Amino acid sequence: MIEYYDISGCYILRPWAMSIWEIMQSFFDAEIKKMKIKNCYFPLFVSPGVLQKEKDHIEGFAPEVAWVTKSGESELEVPIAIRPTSETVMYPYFSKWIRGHRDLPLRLNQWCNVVRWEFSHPTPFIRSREFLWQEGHTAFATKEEADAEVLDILELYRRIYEEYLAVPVTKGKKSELEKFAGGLYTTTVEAFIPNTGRGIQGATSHCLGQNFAKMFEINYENEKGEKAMVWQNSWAYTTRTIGVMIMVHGDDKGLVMPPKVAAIQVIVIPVPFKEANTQGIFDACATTVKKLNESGIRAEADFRDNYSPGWKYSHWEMKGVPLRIEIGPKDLEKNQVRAVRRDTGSKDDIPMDSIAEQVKDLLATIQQNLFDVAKQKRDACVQVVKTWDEFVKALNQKKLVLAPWCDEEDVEKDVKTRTKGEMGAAKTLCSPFDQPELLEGTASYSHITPKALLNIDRSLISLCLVYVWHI
Ligand code: 86X
Repeated sequence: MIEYYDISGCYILRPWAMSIWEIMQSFFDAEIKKMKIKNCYFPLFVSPGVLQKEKDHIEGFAPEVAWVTKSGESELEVPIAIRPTSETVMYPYFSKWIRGHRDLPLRLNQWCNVVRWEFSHPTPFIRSREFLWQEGHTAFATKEEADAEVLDILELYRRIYEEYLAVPVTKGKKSELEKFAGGLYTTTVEAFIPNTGRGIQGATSHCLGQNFAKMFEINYENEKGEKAMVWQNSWAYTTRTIGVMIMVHGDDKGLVMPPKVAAIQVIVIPVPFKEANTQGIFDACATTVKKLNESGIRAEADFRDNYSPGWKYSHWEMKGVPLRIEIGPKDLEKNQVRAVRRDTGSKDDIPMDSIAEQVKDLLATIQQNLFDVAKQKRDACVQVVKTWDEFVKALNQKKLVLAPWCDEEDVEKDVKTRTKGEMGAAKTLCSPFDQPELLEGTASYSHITPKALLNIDRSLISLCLVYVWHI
């Protein structure tokens, strides 16, 4: 998937990884175009003035901004920043381009790279200093339109994870503490890695409200001829999606690729045997690939003569190819092939005559099975708790904790402080849109300590996902 590089936190995306990105990109790009969102491209470089324009938003992030200070041997008169995100790059032009209500909505997206000079431990895909993403930035006349788009985009993010990467996610709203500080509210899709017991933010769709509109003077004249301010959203998903997929499905043999994003869905391997009809086997492999390709299946044959079939099996298993087709003398005789699933290891003999249909079905089954298994594993880790003791216990068991919460920031911070230890500390992932039934008698929450997990005085008892994070 990747190759290490001589700059820490930077990785080469090899074709096997890039093709996943391209497939997700084709899906998302087509969907946002249906929504009348248009692609554009803004420069990579940001002048210091523009970057500073929105001080509050930049302040906490400043150490992560990478700067270009020289050209050749001469110092630049004014250093130039490399975009960590494009709000300050784009919004001055939103201000210029939006004049009247007929200029709205303005809905732009760009596919690009961004640089954030992180100092915590870099991890391929999950935390890299340069990554690929799409960033959507939109402006509307009304909050209602903005609200609707936030959820439409979030649904596309869910589909990328669940339908393409076969990774179950939880949709929800970030707490005030965890939301994007520059915005009004943040919605998110959250994934869970059972092996580590950690939650991971999958993608976010923010309603920015009118904060940026105020700072960048993004105003327009409404139908009544009055000056009004736009409502804005921004949303992004990154190459981190690939890292989440790898962690959720990988096993001891290596990667497990969901068929929908696999560059090679079927690898066809000839299994010649002594005096058997080797040419016939090779021809059958080529025919198989041709038949599969013609029905839109991404299949390839591995004809290399310097590796044994056994070596090829492990090689393609490690790369996570969803289905392996073996053709040996017996198969040739019976005019069939042997199909071996990467996800379950189960084997099927498939007649040549119906190969395309049957392989198509198998791939769909594998896609569904990967999702189902991942969901079962995730669901088995979800623990609803009522007391502080239960909370701590579940956390130590690497559970995804659903805890009642009063929506108070103090209390959220208190939980962080109290749980701080070697593992990191607990923090909220989101308030899921789908809430479990409130356990009967909210009064029973009254004995929960600390206050974090309880506030029976409030009617608002939302449940929150909580996880453990690194220090
Ligand atoms: C927050 C917010 C937002 C557009 C998205 O999540 C969707 C796409 N942007 C990004 N964020 C920063 O604003 C930020 C700013 C600077 Cl200067 C930085 F160095 C790092 C940042 N990281 C995140």
